[in-house]
Amino acid sequence: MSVISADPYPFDFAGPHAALLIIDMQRDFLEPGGFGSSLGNDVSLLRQTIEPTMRLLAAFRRAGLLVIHTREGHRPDLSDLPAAKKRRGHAKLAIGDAGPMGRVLVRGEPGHDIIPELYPIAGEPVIDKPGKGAFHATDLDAILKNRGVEQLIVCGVTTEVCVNTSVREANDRGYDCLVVSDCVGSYFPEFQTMGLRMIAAQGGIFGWVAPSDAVIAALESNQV
Ligand code: C5J
Repeated sequence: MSVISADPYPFDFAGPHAALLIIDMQRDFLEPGGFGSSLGNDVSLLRQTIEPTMRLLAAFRRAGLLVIHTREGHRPDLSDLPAAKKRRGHAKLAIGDAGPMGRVLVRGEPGHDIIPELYPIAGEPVIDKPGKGAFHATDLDAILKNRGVEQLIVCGVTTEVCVNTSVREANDRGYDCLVVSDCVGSYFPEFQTMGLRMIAAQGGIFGWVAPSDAVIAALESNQV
């Protein structure tokens, strides 16, 4: 057991019972010319997370701990896309439409894939999720329970949407979540700040927040 200095209080890191959960680091959200940037978002705010997440991912792989990736997206026939989600926002470019990197948020399209810098390797489960939360309509909970995972170290985008939703779902299922502050990103600086504060508020109502250096130091302490 190793202790990570975290907000709102130290996190007891139970190495073999912890997994790294990387949420939706997909080309359409992070790459210039993708769906996110076509909506007018500044992807550089999200891209700041890539380098620290690469270092954290490498540390998890070196420690031999479970790494799980998620991707938000839908079946090509859109049969799993609720009409409300399709309609929402009245955007010029909607889910399933032809976008700059193929059909927007459709499985198998180039923009739906994970960015090359963080590409999964053999043995790392990839969860295809149709919603914002990583547990909704997926087998993530079964995979975690079968592997004896009790703690999730959470990275990814966006802080206030898929990261927060997934952490709240995980919290209700009994997992302890630590959100890595420099490995989660938002297109909106104020949502980044509040998205992190909401996790750790009220004595850690949804979990803990700590920077990647603190998590990596714990992984490399030989006490996990
Ligand atoms: C969004 C996500 N923002 N991965 N998806 O639509 O946060």
